[in-house]
Amino acid sequence: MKTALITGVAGQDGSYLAELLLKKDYEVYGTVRRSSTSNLERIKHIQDDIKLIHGDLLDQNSLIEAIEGSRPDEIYNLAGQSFVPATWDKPVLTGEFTALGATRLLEAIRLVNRNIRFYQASTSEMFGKVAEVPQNEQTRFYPRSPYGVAKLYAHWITVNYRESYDMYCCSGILFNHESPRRGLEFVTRKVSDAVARIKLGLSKELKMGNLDAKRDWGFAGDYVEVMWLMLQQNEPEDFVISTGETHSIEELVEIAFTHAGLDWKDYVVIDPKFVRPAEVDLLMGDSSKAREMLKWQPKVEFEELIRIMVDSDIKRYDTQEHSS
Ligand code: NAP
Ligand code: G4F
Repeated sequence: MKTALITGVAGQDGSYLAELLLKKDYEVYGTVRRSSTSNLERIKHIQDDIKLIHGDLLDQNSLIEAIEGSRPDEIYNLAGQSFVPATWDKPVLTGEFTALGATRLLEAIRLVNRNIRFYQASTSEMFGKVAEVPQNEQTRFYPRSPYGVAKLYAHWITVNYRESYDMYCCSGILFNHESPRRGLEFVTRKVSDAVARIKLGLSKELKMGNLDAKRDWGFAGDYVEVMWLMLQQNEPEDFVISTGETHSIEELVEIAFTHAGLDWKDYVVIDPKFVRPAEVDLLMGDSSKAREMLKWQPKVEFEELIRIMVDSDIKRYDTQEHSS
């Protein structure tokens, strides 16, 4: 039986990855930060099957202790502040937990057991102002937010530990991936939640930012599979993970409202508050390397994903209404 340690296990990806590893008979440990209130909603259905331990990317000792306590074969570093706009408000803190947090974890591995395999949650945000379309593993990076800049540090320190210490370290450059478990502030979930509220008469409008930006959106459940695959190879390598399709925020909005029988133009208003200081205009990934070497491909396509998210939010509000 293999053992895995997932940082950020209570996040969207952490919850899907923990489910996947349990199905593969792993012993699963997950780190959570200390908090006076519980934030375990996404993993409550598997909470008895995984072992939660304290671990904060800001605290070196907690990471060493988490590794010593769990003795993992694999570590998946998913923890961090993942909402891009918030990182302009806290650029220094972003560097602390995203850039230095990954470094602290790599140092902890180097000190405790260099044979542990390591996955770093890198991001298409590192491509930022894109040098080419589509983006692949060779595309030049040009991050456009403190989030992207900090993730780029974490990406290169992962490469550096692989090359300096011969450690099995991989960086997955994942494009946007969504699900009904996505945080409410991210655009897909913000839209699916608003559509549900409007449909059920709980809200009358949806305030949005830049509708022209384009993203390559996949399903989170498909993307955690590839994290695992990356750690099962003979040699550690970095991979771009994407669907290869790009869609605008306007298309997303239109699909979501239409699915609920609504016309988005009757409800969506632009609020400059949601426009970013520097935008990533277009993301579209080329994941040929992963498709060839890892035999991976996404299963859920974009329109289906949005419909699943809208249906899930409508069901959630319906259930709440009937239980109150
Ligand atoms: P998420 O839902 O925001 O989950 C992040 C988790 O990290 C949360 O459980 C959070 O816990 C935890 N965390 C935050 N700061 C921490 C700290 N200092 N120490 C320990 N834990 C901390 O994000 P996600 O969508 O699952 O994404 C997982 C990772 O992949 C993130 O690093 C993200 O940046 C990266 N990524 C995501 C995407 C995507 O499209 N989803 C694409 C590329 C890369 P709290 O509840 O305590 O805040
Ligand atoms: O859903 P978003 O907030 O995701 P973003 O910024 O692309 O970042 C996500 O994907 C990255 C991978 O590429 C991850 F690394 C990161 O952790 C995160 O998961 O915004 C998507 C787009 C942006 O262009 C934004 O300007 O939607 C546009 N948008 C327009 N109106 C909006 C809104 N985004 C949000 N969150 N809210 C709006 O009202």
